Amino acid sequence: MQMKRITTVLLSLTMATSLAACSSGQSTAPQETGKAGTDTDKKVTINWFEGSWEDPVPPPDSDAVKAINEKFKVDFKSQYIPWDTYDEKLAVKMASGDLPDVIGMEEVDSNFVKWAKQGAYLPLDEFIKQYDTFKAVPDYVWDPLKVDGKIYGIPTYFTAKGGKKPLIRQDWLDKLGLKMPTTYEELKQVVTAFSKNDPDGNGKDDTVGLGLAKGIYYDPGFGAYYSNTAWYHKNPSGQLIPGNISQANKEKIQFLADVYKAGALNKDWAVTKYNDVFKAFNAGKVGIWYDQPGPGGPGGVDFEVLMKNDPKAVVVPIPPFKTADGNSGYTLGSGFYRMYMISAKLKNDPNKVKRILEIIDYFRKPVPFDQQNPKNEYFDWMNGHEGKGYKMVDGIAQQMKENRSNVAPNAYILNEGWQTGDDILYDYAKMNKTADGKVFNQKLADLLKSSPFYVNPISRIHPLTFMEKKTELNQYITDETTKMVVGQRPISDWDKMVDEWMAKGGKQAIDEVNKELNDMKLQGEWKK
Ligand SMILES: [Ca+2]
Repeated sequence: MQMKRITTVLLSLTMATSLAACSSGQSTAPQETGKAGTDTDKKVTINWFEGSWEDPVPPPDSDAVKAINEKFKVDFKSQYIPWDTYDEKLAVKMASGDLPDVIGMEEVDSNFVKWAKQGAYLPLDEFIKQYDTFKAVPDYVWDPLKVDGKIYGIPTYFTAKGGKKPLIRQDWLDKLGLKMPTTYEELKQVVTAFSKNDPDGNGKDDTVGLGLAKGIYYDPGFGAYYSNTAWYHKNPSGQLIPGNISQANKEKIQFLADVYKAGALNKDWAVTKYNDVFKAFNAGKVGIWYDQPGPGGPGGVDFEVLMKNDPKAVVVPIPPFKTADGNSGYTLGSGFYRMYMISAKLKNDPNKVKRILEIIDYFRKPVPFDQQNPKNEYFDWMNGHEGKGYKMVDGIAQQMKENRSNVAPNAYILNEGWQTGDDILYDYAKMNKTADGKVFNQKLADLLKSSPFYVNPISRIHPLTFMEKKTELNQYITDETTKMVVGQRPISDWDKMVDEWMAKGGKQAIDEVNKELNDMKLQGEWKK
């Protein structure tokens, strides 16, 4: 739950800054909706229930609602609730039996599966093929939205190659005559030198080689092979296991214990918040840290601040490490954030279902970065018109946060982040406010575009027992491996720790996950 919130907040910050996602695939404005054979003259009422990160949350009555009503000939009756209190409110709503037509959720959880099994949602398989922006969603993104073989949600898809990736101070490598690390052994040398050999050249012992925060955050697993969350390795019985109990994680923890002992980590890392590591990185005092592809700015690696603190700084991404099995590449993310379900009560009202899906489809049309301006009517309408919902600053559209909830239709129905391919990665480079941020994002986009990616099989299924116990099970490994890094528990205890985890429900989780994967004929796979 903790992780969900952290991920969510980071994601929404980035997306809020980035405005709509965009691609260079389409250059014309999308067609008006309502021409796909539905009865468009009849006004329909749509009850819409969803969470929001907009502040204030979009009110039920506003200029934006009027614009939606006019464009789609609907009576859009919405109820938006801040996401951080949404789960409870949704549970009450679902229990009441008074289901809205459209139900939003942040992610697939055990409630989603339960409600789908109880028949609360309408299966959407037959409708999906009719919409371009749904057809573009890859199979591994649809999988988690399936229950008993049927699709129950429309995901807000974005490139699954995003998310935090490791980065390094290339200027520090150059100054100390070091090469880009490709293994933990090489990383150990780099991290130690970054801490001990004055890479910033100020004559003071004031740098940290590798950024690390409370909870072993971010996981310094440079590729799927070393990822804590990827189900990549197999046990002797041939079952897939989670990365955090694998021998690969043991190798990583040994590395962390070694560099901690050598004084190359912040000695207080186990109680340090990750936001403080961002500050230290931006202050030019950390050699290796993480950021996601994005437009940059406060809340992550901030090139404006970093370059002020150290004008010589050069930041580059770290390619995935070499591995014993020869498969090096990062793990794909889930590929979506938020989804829409439709009430099963609409099963005899296909016209209304189509109207709803047309609206969702309409909101997902990509606008290339160079067309995100008032000249593009679609973009201008979505964002509540220039000077009201957004303003142009140095050629980049900036949301006017205080107004959006009242004037911007896309403050109501999410289109942010949707993307058919990897082009968004290159648009981030164009969107960056600093030259150095542009160069970094360009390099990161090149790396991610050319790299193979591992599709994590755990993200395609719903192992209910594991979903309920996951937080507790992960926390146990985090706590014990934290002790190992700081020398409070010997690493020779590794197998014992894994046995303890198995006894706490880990074994049951492995059995459940593998059974479900076998039933669905899924396994881990690499995608180019
Ligand atoms: Ca120094």
